[in-house]
Amino acid sequence: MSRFKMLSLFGAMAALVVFIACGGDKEPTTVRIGVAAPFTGSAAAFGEQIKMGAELARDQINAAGGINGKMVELDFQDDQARDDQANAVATKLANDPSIVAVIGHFNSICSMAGKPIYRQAGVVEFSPGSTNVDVCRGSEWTFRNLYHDGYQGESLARYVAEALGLKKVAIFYDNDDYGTGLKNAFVESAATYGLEVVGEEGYQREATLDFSTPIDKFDALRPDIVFISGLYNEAASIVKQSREKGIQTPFIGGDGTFSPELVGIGGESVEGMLLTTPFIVHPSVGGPKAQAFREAFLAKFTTTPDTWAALTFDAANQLFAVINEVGAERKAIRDRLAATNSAEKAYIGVTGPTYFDEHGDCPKPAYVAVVRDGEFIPAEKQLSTE
Ligand code: ABU
Repeated sequence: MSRFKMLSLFGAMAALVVFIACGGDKEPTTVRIGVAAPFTGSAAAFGEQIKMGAELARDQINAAGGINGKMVELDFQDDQARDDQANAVATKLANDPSIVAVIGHFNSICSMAGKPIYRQAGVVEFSPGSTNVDVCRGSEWTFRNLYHDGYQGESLARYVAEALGLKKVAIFYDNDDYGTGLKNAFVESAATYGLEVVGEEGYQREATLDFSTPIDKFDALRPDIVFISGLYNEAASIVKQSREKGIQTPFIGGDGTFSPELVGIGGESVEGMLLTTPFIVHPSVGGPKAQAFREAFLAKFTTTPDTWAALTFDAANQLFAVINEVGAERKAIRDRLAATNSAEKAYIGVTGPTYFDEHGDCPKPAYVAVVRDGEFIPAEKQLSTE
């Protein structure tokens, strides 16, 4: 045998060994989905609920035989609620060909950091929490199953004016995309509803612990209510520090304040605080699906699910239904989600119907919750639906 023939034979054998080691052309035996959220850091309470919501969905589908006989595997990746970390996580998930879709991210800054990476790779990014207006714009691969902050900000302003009958508002806001975007939407709607914004104070998440100076400044302006456009950690500190000063002004927050940890950190001081949310997990809210979810979650984790667990559970189950129908191929999954574009075609989950407009946005309503005896319950006055 010539030297050339021997080398060719050796090369072919080596390629065969690699082919066999990689599993040949066999179909994957599992369906792998990424879950990207803040599992550590000051927003970790969101990640904890997201993880449980995803795990419950995974365990239920696997107990029922999986998707077309394939077991679902979840790859949890911690973005720490930071855009640089979200970039790294998105790169890892997008470059892993076994990942067929990603549930996440939670924070708007993270969804937006990941967006160009998922788009370039052609993998769905399905957020159960990011609400900045721009999250889905400019990428046909990004979807979410809740409202955006243009709607949430307008709803908050309308609620303060019409449901509460108040006029003067002071605003604390997180300097990130979520806090700033929601604050701006509120301020833009304020004039429409006859509200007067008497003060605005931005802060940097995790870097600001002492809010004494802006609290005193706002107190001197005598607002009727203080709006917090940020996350639960700082919101709890702001309310607690205000109450310690004897200030009794009511507080209202956006959905970023909606976490059991608002009460965990704020304790009695957050009693009576109002906030907007895409859903309220409560025995009095939702149909049989919502109640079955709440009971299954409670039985599995011995803790109550929050809104974010419910939205994650819905995102996971919507993806399972899509994969069951069109297969576990990235582009087919995207195309099927994009085709879910009307109320008639909606996926009906725990949190209501999910369908998408041309951006990948979801026209779900906002509700108002209040903290009573340490729990979130539906507020007596809800947003008008006109
Ligand atoms: N929408 C809740 C807060 C998360 C975010 O949009 O950044």
